[in-house]
Amino acid sequence: MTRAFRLLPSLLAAALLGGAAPRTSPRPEDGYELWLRYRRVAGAARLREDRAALTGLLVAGDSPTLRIARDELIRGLRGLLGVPLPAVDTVARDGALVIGTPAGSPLVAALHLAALDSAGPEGYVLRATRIGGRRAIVVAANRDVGVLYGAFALLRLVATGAPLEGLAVVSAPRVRLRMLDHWDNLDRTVERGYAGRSLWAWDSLPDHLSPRYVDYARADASLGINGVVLTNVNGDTRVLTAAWLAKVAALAGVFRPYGIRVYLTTRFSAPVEIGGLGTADPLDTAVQGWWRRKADEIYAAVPDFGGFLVKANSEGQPGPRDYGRSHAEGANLLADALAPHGGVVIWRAFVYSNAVPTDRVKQAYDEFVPLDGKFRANVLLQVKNGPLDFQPREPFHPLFGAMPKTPLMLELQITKEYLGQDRELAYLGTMWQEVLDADTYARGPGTTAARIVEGAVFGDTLTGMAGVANTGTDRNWCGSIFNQANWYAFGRLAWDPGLGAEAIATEWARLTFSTDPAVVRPVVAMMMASREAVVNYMTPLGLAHQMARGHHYGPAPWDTGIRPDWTPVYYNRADSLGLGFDRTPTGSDAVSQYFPPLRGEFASLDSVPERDLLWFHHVPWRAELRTGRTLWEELVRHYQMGLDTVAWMRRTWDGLHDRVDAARFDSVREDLRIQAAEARWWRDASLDYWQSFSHLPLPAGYEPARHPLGFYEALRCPADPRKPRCPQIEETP
Ligand code: BDP
Repeated sequence: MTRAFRLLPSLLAAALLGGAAPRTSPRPEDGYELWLRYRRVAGAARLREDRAALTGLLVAGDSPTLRIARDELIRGLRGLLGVPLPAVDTVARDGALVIGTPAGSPLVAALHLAALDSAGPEGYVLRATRIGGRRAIVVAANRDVGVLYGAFALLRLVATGAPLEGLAVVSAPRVRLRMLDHWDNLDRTVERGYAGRSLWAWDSLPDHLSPRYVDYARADASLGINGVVLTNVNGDTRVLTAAWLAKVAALAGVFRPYGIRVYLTTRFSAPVEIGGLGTADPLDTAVQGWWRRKADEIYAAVPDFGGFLVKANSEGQPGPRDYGRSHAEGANLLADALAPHGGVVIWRAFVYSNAVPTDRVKQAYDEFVPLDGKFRANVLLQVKNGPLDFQPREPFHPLFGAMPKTPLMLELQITKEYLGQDRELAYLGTMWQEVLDADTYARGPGTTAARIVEGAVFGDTLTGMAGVANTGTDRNWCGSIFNQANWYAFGRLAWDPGLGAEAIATEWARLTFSTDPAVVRPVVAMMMASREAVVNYMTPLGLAHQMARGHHYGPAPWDTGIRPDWTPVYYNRADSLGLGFDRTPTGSDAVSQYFPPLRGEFASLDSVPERDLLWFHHVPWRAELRTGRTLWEELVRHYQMGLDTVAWMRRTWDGLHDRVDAARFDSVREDLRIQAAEARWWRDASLDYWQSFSHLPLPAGYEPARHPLGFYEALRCPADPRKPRCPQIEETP
């Protein structure tokens, strides 16, 4: 063994940890490479001089997945360290990087890695060890896909500057289905998509396979995402016809070696729409037969098809209730058709009535809790993080903990429909950590939503987390560089819900910009403050759904709209007395859906968390809060804090001028400029409107609104509902 290889781990560690980043402005980047940029790490030159340091890559076994892992390591280490990594057959004198599974390779089997027992089917082991007395770094797993995940993990360690000395990692996903839900339509528009068109070029499928499919799959696999719903929850049954299934099969073929299964959405009425039947009643035998045959047809085209995601009897979608059947009967119909093939049904709990019979946030609980225990074993119920609809802040959904016999899958929204979409910077890791850490008290203290989702509380073996994707054909995939962080954070949290928002932000910043602490620290600080800033300038103190109708961009707290529970006034309940929705027992009593002691805590003004105050209470304008300030003063203060944080984010970003490449620097800078103008818009429009009820002056020291209420009410933004912009606001200095 050469001295060089012996020194590899410490050299790597020293090189990666030490050394200041260059101060010259880096070369321009367009964001296409996401967090897989593989730019040279600081100090890599020293390693490069010593070719013996990494002499070869030994791939033990062969499969499409292992070849992808091999290519990724070659590409990644060449970029990060500047060394070629030739294929070798044996661990040479200088050592080697060895990847494989015990089943595929006697070499890996002979290592008897006990840690593999806890790696499970998708986990991996990374180990600095010796093979025949020679140094080796091993990436081992029980299955090839684990090797691929391990290869990405190793690259992440090198790229973020983690020491490899004494490397001993074992990691397994804590959630089984880690999925992206694409709300993509067959005409390539994307519902709530703000990053261009759908990535799936249906017109040219199945004959032409865009190279972008591979880059998409790489990005997903680098995070451990193992399922992709290709189509919008507001479904289109054409996708279940033969011509479209051929296209789906082509995409599935690209994704398969990356460990990704495809799933589809369907309308419950498919047997009528494309099957020529007169009914879609789940108890009708002809309907049952149709679904069984459809499942057989799908599996003939896509043998590892994941299953169906279904939105039924919600927002105009058809469903079992149209036939007087329950959601369980509906879900079980599809579950029975998929079960022989190993498929699952993901049934959405985002269900509320068109008739507005009761507080909208109560309806899913009322609908589904009585059905606990009535679903087949291959059904998961997919529940949004909060009971309303992906707001900047909501309390956690009361279904978590309330259905012990049904696996609940957590649904998050990565595309920031209600949080500034492609334009405004809001890192969602903090929001998701908030819901994962929320204590439901379902089985006493410590019954967090994360433990329920992981299956640890009720012993579910089928578990899942889904994120509504923010990807599209924009060159940077997500509409902005910082929006990439939300895709990243979702994937990392789905692998391990306990990772922590700050750790993930730090990792992402290092991979995306630089390992230089002078970059990482301010970027992470901006990210960690960003979501609370949005909450503060849009919907502080527990307000929700104050966005303009339809496109949900910009403030419209005055909006009355077409149906009450789609409008801001329904949620804010502003009147001459005060503000907020009474969900205590004197109001809608939504608090009763939470376990004690939470229901009491939320119901009392003495104990409700300030952040959820107006979610649960109608509070008089002049009421003194626990902070000693009145509601009015506290409101003004929070809107202003939101604004001030955005101003601080702009200054912080400006300070990175010389440390981030010009292209990415300028695009973020421009977005922050608009965000600052829009934060002011939110503050002024909202305060004008509240003031028309409270008739109170702004407390001393606060700037008055720039315009009277009428100005904001008259604004018609945006012209293009898919990319909202509001020139009148943006141009305000
Ligand atoms: C809402 C969106 C709507 C979706 C719906 C859903 O505004 O476009 O169809 O959620 O999740 O947030 O089904």
